[in-house]
Amino acid sequence: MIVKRLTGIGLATGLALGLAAPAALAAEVTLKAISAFTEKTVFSVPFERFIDKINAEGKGLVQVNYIGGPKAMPPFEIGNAVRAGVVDMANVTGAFYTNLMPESDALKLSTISAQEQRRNGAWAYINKLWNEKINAQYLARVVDNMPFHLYLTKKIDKPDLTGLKLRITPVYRDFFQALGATVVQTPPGEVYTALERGVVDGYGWPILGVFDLGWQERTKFRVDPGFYNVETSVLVNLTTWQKLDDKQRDFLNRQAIWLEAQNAQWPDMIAAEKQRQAAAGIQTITFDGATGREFVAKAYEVGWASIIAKSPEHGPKLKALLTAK
Ligand code: 173
Repeated sequence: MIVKRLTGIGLATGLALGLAAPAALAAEVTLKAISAFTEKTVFSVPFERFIDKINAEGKGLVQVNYIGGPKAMPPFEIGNAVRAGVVDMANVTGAFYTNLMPESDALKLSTISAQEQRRNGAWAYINKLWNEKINAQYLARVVDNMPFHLYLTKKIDKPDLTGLKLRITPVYRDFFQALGATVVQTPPGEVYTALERGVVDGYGWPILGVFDLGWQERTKFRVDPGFYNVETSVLVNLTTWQKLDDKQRDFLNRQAIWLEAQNAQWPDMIAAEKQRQAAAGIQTITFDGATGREFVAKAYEVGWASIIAKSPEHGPKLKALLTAK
């Protein structure tokens, strides 16, 4: 729901001048926002900074009312909420709304930066698709330059996951299954309990964030190399977006470019996180050389095959636009 109100100054000036037409007055818009990740954890923090910046710089123009993370709304329901306009803005990953558009899971397969996606037409293609399929403006890519990994409670010595039961989201499903695993889907908030109860022998997750919900206590191994490119993005309900005026849209687009520039921070954070995991006793299982290269190649092969099978029209185009030449 979009909340418009006349700004104090606009209203006072209007009354002082005796103007009869409120439409001529500046209207501040307040957007209702949600994150798919727990508040103040690694995949919400950049979005929360973005909101703080909008609220500091957008007075009289655009403000954001942040209602929080998964306590406010289950992560897998956010796509629907954006589409329907129940929220105006969301920080969410494509894997959480594949039920609405299978193409959303292709963003993890990008091998070019958000900046390059704006230059080569990928952003425009994605935005049009997101407009049509989930009634959303694709505002910004929040996470980039970061791999996913497989984390385990049991040791393996080759890329064969037969006999393992792994927690997944759509990000990892086809890849882990192709390597022989049995899979069970859960939102992030259920990973700890699944590990604690021994319901799963491991899980897929980005290189960052293991400590946020205490999983290091239940994690023995990280498998290297990582694979894919972690994605969360800011989506805006399209109806809300279209109701904004040019100045408001320009303002939000400038904030989006700023947010995407913050993606340069991830590589340093990743290096620090690997040390922190090692210090917490998480051992690495490394597939070297050709075995490692084949592991990653398999991830992409299975990933794109799955997207293209579900979306023969857009899958190949997304592959061409999102893959480095
Ligand atoms: O593992 C997950 O829950 C997942 O798919 C994801 C995607 C992006 C960032 C963090 C987690």
